[in-house]
Amino acid sequence: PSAIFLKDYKVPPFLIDKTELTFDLEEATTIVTSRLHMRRNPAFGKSTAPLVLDGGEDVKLIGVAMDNYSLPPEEYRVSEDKLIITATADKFVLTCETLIEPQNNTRLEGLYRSSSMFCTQCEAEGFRHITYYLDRPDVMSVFTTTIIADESRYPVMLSNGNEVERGKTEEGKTVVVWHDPFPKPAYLFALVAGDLAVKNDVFTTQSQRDVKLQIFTETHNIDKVDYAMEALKRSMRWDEEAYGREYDLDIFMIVAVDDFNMGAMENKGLNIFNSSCLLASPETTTDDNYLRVEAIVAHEYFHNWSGNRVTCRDWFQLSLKEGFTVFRDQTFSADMHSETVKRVEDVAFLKTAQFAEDAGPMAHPVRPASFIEISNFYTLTVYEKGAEIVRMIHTLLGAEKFRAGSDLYFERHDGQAVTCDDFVAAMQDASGVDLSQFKRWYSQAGTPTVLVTDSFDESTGTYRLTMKQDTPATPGQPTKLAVHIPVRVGLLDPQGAELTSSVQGVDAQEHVLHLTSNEQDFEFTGLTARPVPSLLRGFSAPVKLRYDYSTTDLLLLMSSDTDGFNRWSASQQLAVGELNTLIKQSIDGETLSIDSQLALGFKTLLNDASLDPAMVALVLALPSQAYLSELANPIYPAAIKQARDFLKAQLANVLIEDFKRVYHEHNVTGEYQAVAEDIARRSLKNTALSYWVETGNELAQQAVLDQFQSANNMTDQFAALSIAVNTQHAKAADLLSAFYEQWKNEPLVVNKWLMLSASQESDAALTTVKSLMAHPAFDLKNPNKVRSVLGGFGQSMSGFHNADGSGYRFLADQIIVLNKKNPQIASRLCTPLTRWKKLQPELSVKMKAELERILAEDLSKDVYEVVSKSLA
Ligand code: B3K
Ligand code: ZN
Repeated sequence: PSAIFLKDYKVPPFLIDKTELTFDLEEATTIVTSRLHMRRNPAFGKSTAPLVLDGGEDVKLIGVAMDNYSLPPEEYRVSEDKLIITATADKFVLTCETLIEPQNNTRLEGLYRSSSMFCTQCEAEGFRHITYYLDRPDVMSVFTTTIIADESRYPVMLSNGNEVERGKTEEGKTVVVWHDPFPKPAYLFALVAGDLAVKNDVFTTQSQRDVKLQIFTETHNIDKVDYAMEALKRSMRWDEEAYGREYDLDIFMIVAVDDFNMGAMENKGLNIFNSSCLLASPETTTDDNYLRVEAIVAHEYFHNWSGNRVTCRDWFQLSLKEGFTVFRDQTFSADMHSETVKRVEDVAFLKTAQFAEDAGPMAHPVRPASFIEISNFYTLTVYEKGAEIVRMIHTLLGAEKFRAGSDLYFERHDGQAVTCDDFVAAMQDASGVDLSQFKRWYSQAGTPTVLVTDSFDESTGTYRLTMKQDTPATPGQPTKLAVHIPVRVGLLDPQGAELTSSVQGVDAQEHVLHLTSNEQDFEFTGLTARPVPSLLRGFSAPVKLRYDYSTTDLLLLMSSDTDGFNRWSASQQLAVGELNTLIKQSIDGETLSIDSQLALGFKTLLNDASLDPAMVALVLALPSQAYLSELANPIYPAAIKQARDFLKAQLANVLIEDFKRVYHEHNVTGEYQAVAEDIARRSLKNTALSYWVETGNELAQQAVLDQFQSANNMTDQFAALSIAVNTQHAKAADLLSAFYEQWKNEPLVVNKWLMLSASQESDAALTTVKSLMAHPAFDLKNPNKVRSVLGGFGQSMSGFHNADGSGYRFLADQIIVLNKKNPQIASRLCTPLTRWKKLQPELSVKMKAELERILAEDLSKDVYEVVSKSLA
């Protein structure tokens, strides 16, 4: 397989003004007829180039005609993935008849079956698995879709836009015609047919138009869509208020499907969701999942403007829609709940997973310069780092000018397929802020490090910060230039009071410093004593900040900083420091011991009733195994686990009375509501319980059992179960079986059970995961189940990182099997193996050997790209 490059971009030689599709759906095969109204693209220049259409090897061509003239075989060529027509007129109608087999489509790209329904997934290049087409986002066309099916089996037949006709064929099949007036690329096409239940609602837009809202699910799930429907209406209102964006069609539909490669898809007017990202009920859904449903409903809805009305010119520009839309959904969630809590969660995720990606073999710029398989680039870098870039633009411009920039962007490019440069240009033009150097964020991979040192001159009352930035080399990018880094800074006095200072003549408590050179000094005047700096407030740039804080400084920031985010950040730095000491002791074979200062900070927190319980819970959560691995080099997985367990137990023992009290104080029962205040209390309560149980205290052990039995919601029940499993509670196995018995008819709950079961620490971890894969609840064709079991297994130290390499071998075996069935899922499963270079030597060689074994197979482009780049 070979790479394609951004620098080779050319406008399409042909355009498709109108696309007319007919799907004749049968159980075994589907016949697709397309009528494409095509013409040569004037922007391409004069040309006699042949017409080259994209197709998949799973598409069988039945016939092709040009302006109703059936082409004889010598006038076209079919290769594995192209249909080439040598001679064409300047303007013509191309008719293609193709045959596909949706029920044999295990890749879940194109048209496939999930349960008893037909559904589609076309982004990025799935449409070519339906019929021959110019399957690229800069070819935008007006679609009319005719669905023909047996109404008794498929009473619901949906596609994009509005239903415009309904009738019967001579054989008595039902015919439904949908028309979408908005030109769109093929990746936004969708079709659904099935026996589905529907929930209806209405949203009145700001200009007083009524939009019909419909959520479809299989009948047994229709009682779980109320939350998503409310979230949808909140999103529609928010996009009007925050961005001035109104919905444009008369109907907006969402369909839940069980078999889906990712979370959801923003097809025009017809979003398709993984049921795990849409369905919610108190008994079956945790708080985290509720928030996820809300965020994803919002994200897909927001794509209607940032993605659909204005789309990407080519797939290198993916972050144009994804980075911006993630930023939009993050802001929405912050507005719906707590801004600081949301920011902490997002940053913790970014620093754990995106930073690891940016430091690994698959590191790539937010706007990649090349790829082998675009599916591999739906990454944390394109999404989350992309959102950080938009957030930095927001910081540099301020809210008002940012809004002016987004208004200009939508107005200027409505109906177009554009680039990240176009987005930045609109922001720059509307604000007058120079973003030319800033644009390097799009083209340079790697996480910059910002090293900060300081000095204080008592005679002049001047405090100086010296900042040095450096971006590490990444594959294909040995040297880097300085980027424009906005650094939000405040200063505290030794008692923790916020200080006013002057920077370049501006007096303020907080300054945004512009770090644009490799090394730069910033002076703060008007101070009487050396301050404690609160740096990178709100995580104002996606960088690794290094400043040598004393423990006293960190405790001060933890208790007094006015920036809630930095209070959390200080606690994390303190915890990381202590954990690193313990990790080193463990690696050196010493007895672990520490005089934890963190306990002091925790005690203050646990006794301060004025704090948001959600923030307290976040501070109490020790840095994750994954985050500590990202920081480590090399990674000693067992040492990290041992250190974390040790510190947690020590904190639990020192603060046992506090944890017990906080558990009881927040253990309120009542009707479940997924609102910020209740979520916060449950989160703190369950965090406190997890510590309290660490002490081995009998009352705590009993509290876990009681909570498991009596909980009226999944958050509390699953928290009790997880705590039991993770602390190796004597009754853990019984609770796991009881949980399965209780929920075996709820697949989404069973997935949680699979994940927790697969992550258990024990000598039999590998045997356990093998038996889970043989369990009736498991299905290798269902991505959610695969993710649960293999994702869970990846968290088990004794299983995945077993010293004999059996865990790595097992994962590699699964990747080899899935490579043929579902390349996208197989490729995602490779991620933990791509970290082999950073692993302790004995494990590293074993992991590498598994990658080499995979590479020797006949691989899909997806798996080939990840594995070969990891070994390079
Ligand atoms: N745009 C889709 C992702 C499609 C992934 C294709 N491999 C979901 C989203 O980001 O909204
Ligand atoms: Zn998206």
